[in-house]
Amino acid sequence: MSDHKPSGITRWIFTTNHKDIGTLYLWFAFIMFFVGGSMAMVIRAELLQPGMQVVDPLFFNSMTTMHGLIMVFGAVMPAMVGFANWMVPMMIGAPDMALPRMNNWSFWILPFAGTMLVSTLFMEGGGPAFGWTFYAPLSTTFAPQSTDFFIFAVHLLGFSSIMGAINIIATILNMRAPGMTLMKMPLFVWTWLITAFLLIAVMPVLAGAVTMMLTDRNFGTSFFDAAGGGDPVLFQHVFWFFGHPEVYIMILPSFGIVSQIIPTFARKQLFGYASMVYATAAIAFLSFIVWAHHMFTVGMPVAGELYFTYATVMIAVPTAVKVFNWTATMWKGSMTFETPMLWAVGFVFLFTVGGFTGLMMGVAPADFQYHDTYFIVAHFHYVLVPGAVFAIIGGIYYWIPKWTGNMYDEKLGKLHFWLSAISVNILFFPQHFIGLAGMPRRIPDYAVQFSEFNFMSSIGGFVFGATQLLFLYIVIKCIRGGEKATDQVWDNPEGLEWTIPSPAPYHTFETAPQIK
Ligand code: CU1
Repeated sequence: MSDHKPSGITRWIFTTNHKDIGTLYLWFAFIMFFVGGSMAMVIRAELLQPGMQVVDPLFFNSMTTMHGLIMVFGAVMPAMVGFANWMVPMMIGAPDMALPRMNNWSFWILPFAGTMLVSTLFMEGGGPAFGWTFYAPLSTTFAPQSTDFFIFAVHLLGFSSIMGAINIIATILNMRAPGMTLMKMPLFVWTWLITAFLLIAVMPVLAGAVTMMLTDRNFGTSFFDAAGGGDPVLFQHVFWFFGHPEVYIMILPSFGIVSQIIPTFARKQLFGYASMVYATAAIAFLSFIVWAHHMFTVGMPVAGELYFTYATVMIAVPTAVKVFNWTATMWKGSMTFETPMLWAVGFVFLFTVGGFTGLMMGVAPADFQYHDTYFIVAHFHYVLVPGAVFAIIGGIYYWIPKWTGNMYDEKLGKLHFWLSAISVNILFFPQHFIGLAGMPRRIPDYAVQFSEFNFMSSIGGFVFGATQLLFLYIVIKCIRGGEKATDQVWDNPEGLEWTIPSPAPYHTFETAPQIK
């Protein structure tokens, strides 16, 4: 056998190397972040003022739909899988992922699925315009033909996620270095192990939902059609049985990243390691039994409302354990605030804002007031933008010196953080007020009393969007050169930057962690 190494583009197409595939995932996510972000800019441009200025209502609906789908399936999830590819093997002392060829395929499905999803916008009748939740009967009855391509794209994205999850589980359970017991694994590895089980459990449910849609649309079934004996509410049950755990698929790896960053810059071991693991598992379990809090208003029995209220607010308990532990880790630590730490601390504050509004909406009688308003939009954007996206950006600043061998520009990194942290609050905080005042979500026009807060929100949105171009510049600059990164990038004699309970290896880049 010859030892031929592919170069140029073939290196990336045929690669089975976890670092290369991690890089591919992260770049794909970055590109989709800008594609989905430009759609957010269209939305905020239309909502800058009352009245119709920029786009027609159908296209506006396509923008909200595609923005959500692209950010969830194209940006946040692939970014997390990218982190897993890069970090999980190195953190557990494995030479690569367990199934490297499948790893290649998991990634390469994505650009095709993503392209197909975006291409629906250019099809006859327009792209999907039924919201990212694609509720029946709108998506089964009134939607254009591009919906069938949308269904196929969702199936492909699901394949990719399930294969990625299988790979991560197989790697963690089979390929740990001797001595790396489960309870010694870095918390990022733990959060991804649990996330992978969530993925395997719920992606097939999503596939079931879109398959039923497909047959309702094309093959004469009536799963979601009351006229044929079906039930549109069934769609909501199936969708949210996937949809709620999906939220945790995006946020648990974020918890993992933040749990790696905070101990490093507090120069203390993570407080309550075991409780962090159990809290993550508890959140994952609870995420399966709360789905109907998204559909309190369909008219369910009071017993159902009570149950889903209690189950939902119970998630606050393990989540509070986590926030307490991060805070306790920082308590009396010798803290410094390099860029990754700024994003992590920003995450702890602002994700918690989203968590609190989640509690508010989890209470059924209160939810009747908030349902389908901008309050909901404010809530989940706090969870996902200064939540998941801040964790992703913090993780990139934290690990990019190891990935590239170069330090990023610290001054620009800090500028990126402060511009983002201020503008993201100008963008999303006012949406709480217009939501409480009654502005519905997913509309291109609104009553004049909502003008001021929408104007503020749009300005915040434009600044936040433009600021991310600075991030692109910082990343490219770091890849192309800069101050050389040392073996131990961050100044922490405890060696906390690799593992939580285990000491760091001497060489942090190529050598697997050694266990005492
Ligand atoms: Cu939920």
